[in-house]
Amino acid sequence: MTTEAHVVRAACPHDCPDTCALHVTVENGVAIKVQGDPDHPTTKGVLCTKVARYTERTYHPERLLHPLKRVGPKGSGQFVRVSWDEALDEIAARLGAIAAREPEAILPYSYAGTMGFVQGESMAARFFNKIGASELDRTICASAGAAGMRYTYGAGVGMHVEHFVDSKLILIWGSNPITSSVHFWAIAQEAKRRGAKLIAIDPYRSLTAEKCHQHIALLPGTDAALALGMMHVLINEDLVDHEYIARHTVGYPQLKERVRRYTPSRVAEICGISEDVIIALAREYASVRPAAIRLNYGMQRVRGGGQATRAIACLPALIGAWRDPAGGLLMSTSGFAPVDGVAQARPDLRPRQDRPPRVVNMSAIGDALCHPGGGTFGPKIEAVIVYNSNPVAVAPESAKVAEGFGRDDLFTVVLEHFQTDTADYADFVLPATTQLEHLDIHKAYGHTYLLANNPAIAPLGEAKPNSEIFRLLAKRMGWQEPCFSDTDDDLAAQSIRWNDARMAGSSWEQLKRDGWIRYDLPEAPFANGQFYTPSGKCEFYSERMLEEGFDPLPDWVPPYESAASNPALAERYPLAMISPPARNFLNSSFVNVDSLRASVGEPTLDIHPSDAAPRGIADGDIVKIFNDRGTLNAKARVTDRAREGVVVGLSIWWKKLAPDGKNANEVTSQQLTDLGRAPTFYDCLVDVAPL
Ligand SMILES: Nc1nc2c(c(=O)[nH]1)N[C@H]1C(S)=C(S)[C@@H](COP(=O)(O)OP(=O)(O)OC[C@H]3O[C@@H](n4cnc5c(=O)[nH]c(N)nc54)[C@H](O)[C@@H]3O)O[C@H]1N2
Ligand SMILES: Nc1nc2c(c(=O)[nH]1)N[C@H]1C(S)=C(S)[C@@H](COP(=O)(O)OP(=O)(O)OC[C@H]3O[C@@H](n4cnc5c(=O)[nH]c(N)nc54)[C@H](O)[C@@H]3O)O[C@H]1N2
Ligand code: SF4
Ligand SMILES: [Mo]
Repeated sequence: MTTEAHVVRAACPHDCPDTCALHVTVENGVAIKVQGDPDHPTTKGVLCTKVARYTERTYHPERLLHPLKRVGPKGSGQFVRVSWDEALDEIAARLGAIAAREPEAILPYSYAGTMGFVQGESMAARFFNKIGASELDRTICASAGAAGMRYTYGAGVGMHVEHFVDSKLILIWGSNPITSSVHFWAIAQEAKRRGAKLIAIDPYRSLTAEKCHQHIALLPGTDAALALGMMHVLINEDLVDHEYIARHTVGYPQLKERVRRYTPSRVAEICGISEDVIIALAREYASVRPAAIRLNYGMQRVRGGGQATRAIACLPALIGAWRDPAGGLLMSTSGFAPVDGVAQARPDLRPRQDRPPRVVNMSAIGDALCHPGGGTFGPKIEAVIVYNSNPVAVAPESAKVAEGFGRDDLFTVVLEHFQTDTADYADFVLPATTQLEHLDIHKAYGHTYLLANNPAIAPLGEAKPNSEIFRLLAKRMGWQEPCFSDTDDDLAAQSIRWNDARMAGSSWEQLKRDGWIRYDLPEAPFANGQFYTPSGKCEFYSERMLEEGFDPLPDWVPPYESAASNPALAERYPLAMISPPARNFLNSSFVNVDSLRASVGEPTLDIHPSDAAPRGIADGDIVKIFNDRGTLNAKARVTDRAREGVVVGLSIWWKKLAPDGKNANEVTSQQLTDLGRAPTFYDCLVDVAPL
C-alpha cells in the first residue's frame, strides 16, 4: 500500500454539462481531497460546492456497504444483511424463471446517476439484451431537446463552450448556469467583463437571471412563440444573412411563410411580455456580433419542448451567427463524441432478432408499473432492476410511481450508494461503488473533451461496480459469450471509435494516462454548413419530420396545462408550477449530505405577492400545493422572483427527508412532449393554500 500522498486523474460522474476533470489526492489508501484539474481548459481547477465535498459523500456513514434483503412490507425500508452469493443466486434464479416464460416482463431502469459508459449502459446493456428484456426509453431529461436538435442540426452538436468568452451578446435561454453549469457561467462572466451583454430568458428570476443585464420573464412553455416572433421581425426588417441562408439552410421560403402568423403583438400575448421587448431583442440579436445562445433543458420540459428547441435552433442560421467561433448555439455537444454504442451494448445478443424489443418509457414508469398487462402494452412488468437512478423521487406523478413499486408481485433490485426512496421498495439492495472506487470513460454534453476516470481507492465495504454486478449475474445465468468476461478496461476501450478523425489518433491508454483529450473539430463547426443532417444543412424544413408524421416546420405547441390552452383546468388550478434544481443538490443526489441539505434548508415555494395576497399567504407560511394528482407542503417565500401566475419549488428533495414525506413530483404529470417522448415537469397547473 502506498503511504505517500499521490494524485489520481479522474472525472466527475454527475449529470452536469461541465463534466469536470478531477485530481483526487490519496493518502494511505484514503481519498483526502477532490480538486479540479487546473490544466483542463473548462474545469480550470474549480469544482462546484457539491463535488468539492465528494469525499463527504463517498465516506458518508450511511453508505450501503453490503447486500440487503427485504424483510418488512414493500416501501418500509426494513432489510437484513445477506452475502453476495445469496443475493446474486436468488436474483439470477428469479430473473431466469421470469425470462424462461416472458423475458419482456423484465425491465432495467437507469439514468445518469453516473454518466460513465462502463458503469452505465455497457455490461448492463449486454445483460438485458441477452435476457431479451424490455428496452427502457431513456427520456427523463433531454430527449425533447435532443429530437429538436437532431431534426435541425442532425445531432446534439453546437459551439465549443470556450468560445463564449468572445461573444458580445449571450442569450441564456431556459438555463440557470449558476446552479447547473458553473463553468459556463465563469466563461459568461469573463465575456461580460469584455463587454458582452447577457440576457436571461426564464419565467423565474433565477440566481443567473438576476445577474444578467436583462431578464425576459416569459410564461412557461411559450419559448417557441418568442423565437418565431423574433424570426418575424428579422425577416420583415430584412435583418437576415441571405448568403448563409442560401448556402447552408433548407426551407427558408416555407419558414418565412410560417412565421407570418407570429406577429410581435400576438407573441406578446402568448408569452405574457411586451411587444417592444420582442422587437428590441430581435434587432439586437441581428446587429450585435458575435451573438451566441446558451440554450438549456429548462425550456423543453413542457408539451412543446421539442418544437421550441427546433425554433430556437433556427435563429443562428437565419442571421449567419455560425460564421464566427463565438457565435451560434450550444445546447449539447454530446453528438461530437464518436461513441460505439453497438460495441457497448451488443444488440446482437438479443434472443429475438426478428422484431424490435418492447419499449417502456421511463417518464411514464408509474403507469407502466401499474399496468395489468395485455393489449398494445404487452406483458405485465414483473421485475425491475434499478441502477444510477432514483425513480420514486425523480419520476413524474409520484403517487403512481410509488404505487407501482409498491406492488407485492413486482420483483425489484436496486443498485445504489444509499438507501434512497427507491431502495426502500427493493427486494434486494446491492451496494455500488462510487466514482472514486471504479474505472470509467466519459463524454460530456457541455464541452468537447473525452475524459478518463481512474479508480483512486479500493471499494468500500463489499461495494462492487455496476459492471461487476452484471458480470457476476451473467455468470450465474450460465452465459458463455466472451463479452461477459470483458474487464472494465476492455469496456472503456470498446466504447469509442478511436479511428474516427475526431480522436486524432489517440487511444484509451493515452486517455487514461493524460485524463482528457479534446476532439479534433473546427473552431466554428458550422461556418461552412457541414451540419450533421442528411442534407448537410440547417433544416428549417425537415423532410424526415414529414415522413415521421410531424409538422416539418417549427411551431409553437401550447402547453397541456395553461390558462390559454386549458381554461377549465386553469379555473381550478390557476398557478403554473415549475420545479427546477436547487443549487446544492444534483437532481436527488446529495440531498442526504447533511451540510448540503442544510444549505438548501427546507422545501420552499416562491410565489409572487399578487398571487400570495388573495390567498392569505404570508412570507414564511407553510402552504399546501395541490392539483388532481397530489399534494405536498412547502414554506412560502413571497417574492417577485416568481413572475405573476408562476410558482417555483426548487427540487429534487428525497421524499423521506422532507417534513411531509413528499416532493414536487406529487403534482407533476406523466404527459409527454411533442417530440422525443419526454416528461413535462414544468407544464403543471396547481393551486396553493395556507396549511
Ligand atoms: N446544481 C445542480 N446542477 C445541475 C442539476 C442539479 O440538479 N443541480 N441537474 C443537472 C441536470 S440533470 C440537468 S438536465 C441540468 C438542468 O439545468 P438546466 O438545463 O439549466 O435546466 P433547469 O435547471 O431545469 O431549468 C433552467 C431554467 O429554466 C427555467 N424554465 C423553466 N421553464 C421554462 C420555460 O418554459 N421557458 C424558459 N425559457 N425557461 C424555463 C427555470 O426557471 C430555470 O431557471 O442541470 C444539471 N446540473
Ligand atoms: N420535479 C422535477 N423532477 C425532475 C427534474 C426536475 O427538474 N423537476 N429533473 C429531471 C431530470 S433533468 C433528470 S436528469 C432526472 C434525474 O434523475 P436520476 O437520474 O434518477 O438522478 P438522481 O436523482 O441524481 O439519482 C441518481 C442515483 O444514482 C445513484 N448512483 C450514482 N452513481 C452510481 C453508480 O455508479 N452506481 C449505482 N448503482 N448508482 C449510482 C445515486 O446515488 C442516485 O441515487 O430527474 C428528473 N426529475
Ligand atoms: S457537478 Fe458539474 S460543476 Fe460540479 S464538479 Fe461535477 S461536472 Fe463539475
Ligand atoms: Mo437532467
